[in-house]
Amino acid sequence: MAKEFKRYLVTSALPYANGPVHIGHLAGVYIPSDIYTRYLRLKGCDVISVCGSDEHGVPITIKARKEGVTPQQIVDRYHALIKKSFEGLGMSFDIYSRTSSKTHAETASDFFRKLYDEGKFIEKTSMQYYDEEAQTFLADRYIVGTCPKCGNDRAYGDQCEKCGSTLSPDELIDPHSAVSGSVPVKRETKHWYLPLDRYEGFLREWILEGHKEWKTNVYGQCKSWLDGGLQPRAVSRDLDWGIPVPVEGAEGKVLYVWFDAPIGYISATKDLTPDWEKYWKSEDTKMVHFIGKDNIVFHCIVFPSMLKAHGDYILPENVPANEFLNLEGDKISTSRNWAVWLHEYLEEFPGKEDVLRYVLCANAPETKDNDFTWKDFQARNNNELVAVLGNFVNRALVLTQKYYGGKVPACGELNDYDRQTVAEVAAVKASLEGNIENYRFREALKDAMNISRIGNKYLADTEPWKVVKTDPKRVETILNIALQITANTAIAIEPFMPFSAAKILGMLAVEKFSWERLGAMDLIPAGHAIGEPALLFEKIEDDVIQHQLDKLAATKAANEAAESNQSIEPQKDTIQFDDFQKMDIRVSTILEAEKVAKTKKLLKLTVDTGIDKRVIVSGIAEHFTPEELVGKQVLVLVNLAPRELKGILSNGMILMAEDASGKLRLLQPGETTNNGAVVG
Ligand code: B3M
Ligand code: ZN
Repeated sequence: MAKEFKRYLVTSALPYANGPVHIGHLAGVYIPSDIYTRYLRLKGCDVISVCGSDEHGVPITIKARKEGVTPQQIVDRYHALIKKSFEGLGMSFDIYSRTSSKTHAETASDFFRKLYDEGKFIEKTSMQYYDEEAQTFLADRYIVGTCPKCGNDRAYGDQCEKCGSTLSPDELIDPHSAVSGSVPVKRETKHWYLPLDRYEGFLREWILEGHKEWKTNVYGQCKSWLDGGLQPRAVSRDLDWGIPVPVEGAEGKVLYVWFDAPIGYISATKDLTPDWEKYWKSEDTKMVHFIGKDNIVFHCIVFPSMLKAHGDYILPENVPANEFLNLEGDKISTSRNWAVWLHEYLEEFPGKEDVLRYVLCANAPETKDNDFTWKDFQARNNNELVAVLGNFVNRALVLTQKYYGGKVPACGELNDYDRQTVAEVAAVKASLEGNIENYRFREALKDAMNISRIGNKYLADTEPWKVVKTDPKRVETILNIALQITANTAIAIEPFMPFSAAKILGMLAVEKFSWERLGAMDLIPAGHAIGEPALLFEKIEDDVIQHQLDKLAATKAANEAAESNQSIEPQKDTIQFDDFQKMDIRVSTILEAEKVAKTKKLLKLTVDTGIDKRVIVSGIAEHFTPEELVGKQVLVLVNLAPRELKGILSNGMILMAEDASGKLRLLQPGETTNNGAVVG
């Protein structure tokens, strides 16, 4: 039997205030959270939804350094931008707070201090990189050097952004400080650690036994973390930006951002209501964390261990994390500006907030990563919102205006088809509620849209515009039912598309209905005067989409240019002219091309070098198909010693250009040239 709760506490991951919010954040975290919260509010539940900006952490200090401003200026800029853009999309948090607030500093310090005083931390000293010139310890991200994996000379101490390798500062070649440029030294430093290993038993019991109902992706990740064995995790850092560690002898040390940020949910609740404790300290509260999959360990392992160690707080009942959303087949990336930024969307698509909410819910990465494409955005708008929802609502209202001057006609005797339609509408509610309450928002959205699908079919089947000539009384019943279905649509879509729900209620000239009225067919009384119909959605034309695609193409080109500039292969050792003279390079034509069996990279090419026809094996199968090579003129190094590759004797080498992104390009003469022409 599912536990009954008196109230709900909904938290949404606190976005880092070092950049804007993009569609990946929305699809992963904020739209699901808002649907769930709006639904609970419509049902009259006691629910609060808290969020806010996560304003500490190294990325913020790096951005501040890059721009020559203070971290506070960075977080002030992005906190305001994020808060405004969330409001613009109808995110209905009860509070959007921030972790640079005074309440948060006190709450996080008190939290740390309680665990410290009760001996819940272990203290350890370790050797950390220190910049003697800048007189500061260096977080991994503050150490730069050459990536041992790909040679990128701007790799960071924690990651190489070019090849994606996870690194440690000790692996970097020629490590130096990003602050002063000097070579860092190792210096001893003390930090406090939360011994997660001591909470393994509690976590196994609480999650693996107690929450088998959690989403598979979440449960599975928790299990692998627990099976992998938990290690003590540092809860402090040598940084000057963050919440100072509230103990003596901790000068220059702050709380680790992932220790302080989740406590931000508590401080936000404190700022929201004096009754905050009933949400955080009562077992009658259902707490649900909405996050992306990269935050699962912090919300299912680390924060619950902190809460357990503290002892005063409840634990989350569910953490329905979503997977990632990609953009046009590529990973969304803030650093590469590969994103659809919320604030830009709101500027470029005014009045289309619900279109984005709809598409990101319909395509949400609920169980696996998914892809956002502008073509799909256009198709869903035109074929679903305009053609189904918008079309149905418009026809019901326009026909009522046309036949009855906008007055709702009385409903007469129902026939079988009417009764069947009414029953179908009523049946939506159970499925819609079940899907929302189990965090299946894509399915829930289909349920909500199904009501207008039923309505559209009802009008198409009953054809009031024809029947009105022969049986006007019948049409009164048809349109009364159509208007009741319209009102039901407004209830059902509110959690997903609040702007459109409000527009429908406005056109019906009625107040918001409560959720339990969903499925009723007496929502609007006969004689009620409806308002003026207006289109809920408008078609999105190809040129609008093309403009977005062009923007992304320009971004991609800029990234490629930046990457190629960023790590041009350094020049090789000087050679003499005679050295070059030894190479014999000829213009040649590829006559045949085929894949070499059981290899991913090799192609067997038959090439006319002008001197002869020969076989050359080339490792370009991942860059070119055999078909696109046949007939192409290329440059061939013909006097390279033959060598055997996978049993094939290869006699020469096709010359290629490889750019910084690893993309290969053929080197071809500018115009058709005789085979055998000498390159010199
Ligand atoms: N600031 C967001 C992220 O990892 C992170 C969430 C904190 S929730 C307490 O993208
Ligand atoms: Zn690398």
